[in-house]
This record gives sequence, structure tokens and C-alpha cells, in this order.
Amino acid sequence: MKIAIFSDLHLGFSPKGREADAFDNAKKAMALALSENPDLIILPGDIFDESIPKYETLLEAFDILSLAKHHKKSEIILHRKKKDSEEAISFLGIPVIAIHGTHEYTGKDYKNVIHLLDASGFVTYLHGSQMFIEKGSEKVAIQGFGGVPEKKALDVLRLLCPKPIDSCCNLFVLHQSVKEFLPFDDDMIATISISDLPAGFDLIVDGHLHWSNELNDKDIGKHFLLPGSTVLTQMKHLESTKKKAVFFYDTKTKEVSLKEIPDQREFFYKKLQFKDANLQKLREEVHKALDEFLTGKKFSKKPLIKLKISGTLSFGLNQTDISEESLVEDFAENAIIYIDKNFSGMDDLKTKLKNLGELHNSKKSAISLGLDMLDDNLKKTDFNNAFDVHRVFKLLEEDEVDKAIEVILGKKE
Ligand SMILES: [Mn+2]
Repeated sequence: MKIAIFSDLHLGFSPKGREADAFDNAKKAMALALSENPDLIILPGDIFDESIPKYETLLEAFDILSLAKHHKKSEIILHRKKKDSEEAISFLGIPVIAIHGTHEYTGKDYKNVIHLLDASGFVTYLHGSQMFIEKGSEKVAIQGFGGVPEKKALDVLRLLCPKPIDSCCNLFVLHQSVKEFLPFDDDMIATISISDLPAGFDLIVDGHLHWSNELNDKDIGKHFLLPGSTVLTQMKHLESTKKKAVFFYDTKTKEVSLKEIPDQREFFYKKLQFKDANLQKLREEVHKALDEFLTGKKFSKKPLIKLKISGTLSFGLNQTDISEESLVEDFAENAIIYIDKNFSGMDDLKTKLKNLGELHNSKKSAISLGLDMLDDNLKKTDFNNAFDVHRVFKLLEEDEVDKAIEVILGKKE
């Protein structure tokens, strides 16, 4: 069987100047996946950028998933096994198997947008079930779990304790951070290590991290695929080194191949380090770096450039004196430029306010920020792990006070 995999479409993500990118790339990824006539498609989470997408965004998802529905029908037979039931899944075209990501996570007391896609026949929701696929004499089993808050991820994985199924090609799909891929150790950011990933699976697919990577048995004793995202959201350095792509897994040869999404926006990333710099010097260096990227090149779309500037400024100069807009005004016609400044010793009120503004613009709500802080503080007390903070807060948010009390008292599973 041939299985197409692409992840983290983030439909609804629409920063200024590249409002259409998430939809365009996702649609091209789907068309590219279908052009290879796969037997099925896996979407490992974050189809949407927000847990409650706008109707416009839902329609975009329907538009993209309809391409799979209208494709020549796959020859596979699909079964879904839950705790005490098993059902044949009927589908049109090429079936799409999905889990929810961290952006779609709502906790177990509430339905999420992937339930909606499942009920409407656009995807088959894998979370909390096992999927069995047959084609002729070949059998594939897919297991996995949707994104949960990182702090809980390792506990959930241990509880799930997934095991490969005999005489099947076995896939495991998740949507979490993995410690080895992150620059620092923090259990608010990652609790799962490569060694925690279940053994015996032919392929483990992990959404969530937005740059692609593949590790093989000889590297880590497991075959592990990070498909990365289809759109640039976080603009990490690693995302500038590899193009966004659709991956294909051949269940017979056990090999992964990829096809790059065509005509994607170019992304450049550059760090500039300064010592006692004045505004003139900063401007010259920034212009030099931007010239390097842009001179003599033709782009079908304005390229995206992220400049990270840091170091120290000349005496009396403050980080808030640097206006990003004026540094790049000569280039705004030709590129979408983000400047990330981090000069030491200048942590004044203005900077703090600016950081607050940035937090506001990131999709984290005040509630989820507050939750993270509470989570962190609880860790230092006897209450650590006594109850599920996220679940209780979500219930309180919805005025489900009685249910929240039951959860705190440990009466509600
Ligand atoms: Mn994501």
C-alpha cells in the first residue's frame, strides 16, 4: 500500500501579507498526495489553526478534503475498532485518517472540530481507536493518539501502551513534542523522548513540530517520521533549510519518499550579532543582509525573511529605540520581513509591553497562559498531579461547576 502523509495545515492561519498561504499550500499538498494515487492519506493533527475555526476556514477544509472524496475510489477495506465495538468505515474516493493536534485539543469532556469532520464524512478520526486496512492479502494497522498538553503526554502514552498487531504492517501516529528535537529540557514543552516511543512499529509518524525529519532504525532503533507543516507559522531556522513536502510510505518496502509542494514561498533566516552598535551601523548591516537575499533573484511570491538581531547597543541606546519598520522600509515592496530583536540589558517597561502585545498576537489565550503558570506553580506544591487542571478549568469556563468538583474529588473519570 501507498500511504500519503502531510501535517499541520493550520487552516485559518492568516498573517498580514500571506493570508492565503495556509489554504494554498494545503490544497496543493492534497493535490500532490492524490497525484500519486495513494491507498489512503494520514493527517497527523493541526488541520486547523484554532480549536473553533471560522465558517470560512471550515469551508476551506471541506474544499480541500473534497478533492480526496472525488478521487478514483481506493481499493482498500477500512475497519475501525474501539474499546468494545468494531465498524466497517464506508468512504468515497481516498479515505483520510486524522487525529486532532494541540491546536484542536478541547479535552475529553468536549467534542472537537475533528469529530465534526468525521461526522460529515470528510475524515475518519483515529483518536481512541485502532484502524485496520486491508488490500488483497496485505494488512495495515494504524494506532495513535491526538495531541494533549505536553505535561500529560508521557502519562497518556504509558496508559495507552500501544502494541503492534501480528501479521500487519504497523503505524503509530501522534502529535507531540519529542525532547531530542528541542533545544532545551522543559517538561512544559516536552515529556516524551525517543526511547518512550513504542517499539515494534514499522513507522511512527509525529505531527506538531513544523520542520521535517526522518530517523531510521539504524539511527534510533525505530523508523520515525516528522512530516513537518505545510505552512510556515513559527519561522524556525530549521524550516528554512528544507522545503515543505508531502511524504509517501510504501508498506512493502517500508521506505519513505517525498515530493515538495510546488511554488511555495521562499523562506530565509539570518542571525546578525552586534557589539555596541548604533542605529546607523544596525541599518547598514540589516540592509547588507537583505541585499544578499534579494539582489538579482526573481521570486513568484514575495519571499519571507526572518532576521534575528541581538548583542549590545552603543551607550544610551535602548532596544525600543530600534524601529523594525524603518530598518526594512526600502525592502517592503519585495519581501515580507520579520525582525526579532534581543539586545541585552534593556528589559524596560516598553519591552515588556511589546512582549505582551506579541503574546496577544500569538494564538495563546489569557486562559491558557494562566493555566501554564498555574501548572508550573502547582508542580512546586503537594497538589502536583492531584487533579487535571486543564480539564477543571475547561469545565469551569463552561459553567460546569458540579462536574468540576467531581473531577477535583476524583469521582469523575
Ligand atoms: Mn502545528
